[in-house]
Amino acid sequence: ATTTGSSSANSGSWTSFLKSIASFNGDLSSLTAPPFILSPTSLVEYSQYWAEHPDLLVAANQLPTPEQASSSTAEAMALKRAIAVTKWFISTLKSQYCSRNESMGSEKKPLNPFLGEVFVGKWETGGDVGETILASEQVSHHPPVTAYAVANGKNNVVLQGYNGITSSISTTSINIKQYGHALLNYQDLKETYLVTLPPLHIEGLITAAPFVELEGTSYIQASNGFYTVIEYSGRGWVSGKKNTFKARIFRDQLSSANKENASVTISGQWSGKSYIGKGGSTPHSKSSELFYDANAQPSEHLIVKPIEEQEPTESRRAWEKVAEAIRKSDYNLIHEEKSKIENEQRELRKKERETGHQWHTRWFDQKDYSNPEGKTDTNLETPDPFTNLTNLANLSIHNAPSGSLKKSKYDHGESKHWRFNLDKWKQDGMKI
Ligand code: CLR
Repeated sequence: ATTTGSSSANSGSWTSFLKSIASFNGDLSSLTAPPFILSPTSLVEYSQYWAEHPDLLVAANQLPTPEQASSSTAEAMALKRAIAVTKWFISTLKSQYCSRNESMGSEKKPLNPFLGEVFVGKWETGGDVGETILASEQVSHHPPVTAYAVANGKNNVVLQGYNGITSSISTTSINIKQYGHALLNYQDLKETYLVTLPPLHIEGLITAAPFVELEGTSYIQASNGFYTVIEYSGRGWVSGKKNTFKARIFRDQLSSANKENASVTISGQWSGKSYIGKGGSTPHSKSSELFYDANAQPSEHLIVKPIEEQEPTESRRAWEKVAEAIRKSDYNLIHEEKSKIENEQRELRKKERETGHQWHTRWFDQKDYSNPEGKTDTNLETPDPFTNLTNLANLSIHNAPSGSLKKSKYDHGESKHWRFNLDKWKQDGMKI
């Protein structure tokens, strides 16, 4: 049932939940939430939101290439691809941040994935798009980190990335910083895009109807130089609509110093309509070209094997009983079934400690960019795409909040990032 806490039966438990939030230590997964706010879905599934519009994901590949375009239009074509990638990114936001509200009536607390939990599926889109696959894996439990790859074989497009969060509490909201990034590679175009993840906060806590609002800035840096800056805002005290953004695409990061330098500006709601216009000034709905209408493009849900055919570590199979208990709002059963999984995991970790065989991630490897694979100077002619793109965008290479700039207060510490290992995926008998 799509209950929110406004009913009197729930208000008591919601009040005690709010109290527990007020004194919480930063680890959201440790919060004991009332059953009506629990989602039967594990966070490892959230990777699917990156590709609920497979046509937009591959769109840049279907525009003319620089070779096909005459030299005078190569730059115009590169801008068109940067616009196409920006449109795809904007199209992911409604799925990422509104889908629980749509399917369950409010934002919910997802199941906290166990180490090695996986989620796989595919989208079977017709025409020039073809099949797109998803590989999602929980690569860390403390702190929770999910890594994923989305690949389209027909268009030779691979999106890969990972994400984790930190959270803090303020008087009316939970504030979330995302860690990680995504890399979108178009093999035929020999072009890669680095995508950073925006900060967000959870509102609606007082009324027991939580929802996500995005804030701050995120970036898309193209290897062809084009640089998209996306600024987010929500409904303010006085004015403003919810889920608002403004995206400016610049020839390069340097020219972004002056907003007037923008090649195009896109403005509107990422959960609704947005408009595009040339240059740096804000386009308006009446006079400008429609850029994207999130409600006119139904999301394409991925296809997942029936539970009976899934492996024991596949998310929906592993959590089946917990999910059932959540759907029944049976608090004791939820606790009982969750404890089984947690105890099993504790046993596994204990055995690993005893035998000295540590856990190996399945499809992803962690790369250390402070010394990438012990690379020597001779490799500098072919810099790693991530190093290259962070340099172009002036972004930190460290494990800083996503979108942190070089020389910012967060620009220090380790530089370890999760990368998809296609060979491991294929060795597992999987295809693209
Ligand atoms: C996970 C990565 C996805 C984008 C995304 C969307 C919603 C976020 C989620 C991430 C992380 C977990 C999250 C969730 C919204 C609410 C939930 C922050 C970043 C927290 C843990 C729930 C707290 C409980 C409330 C409902 C009170 O690509």
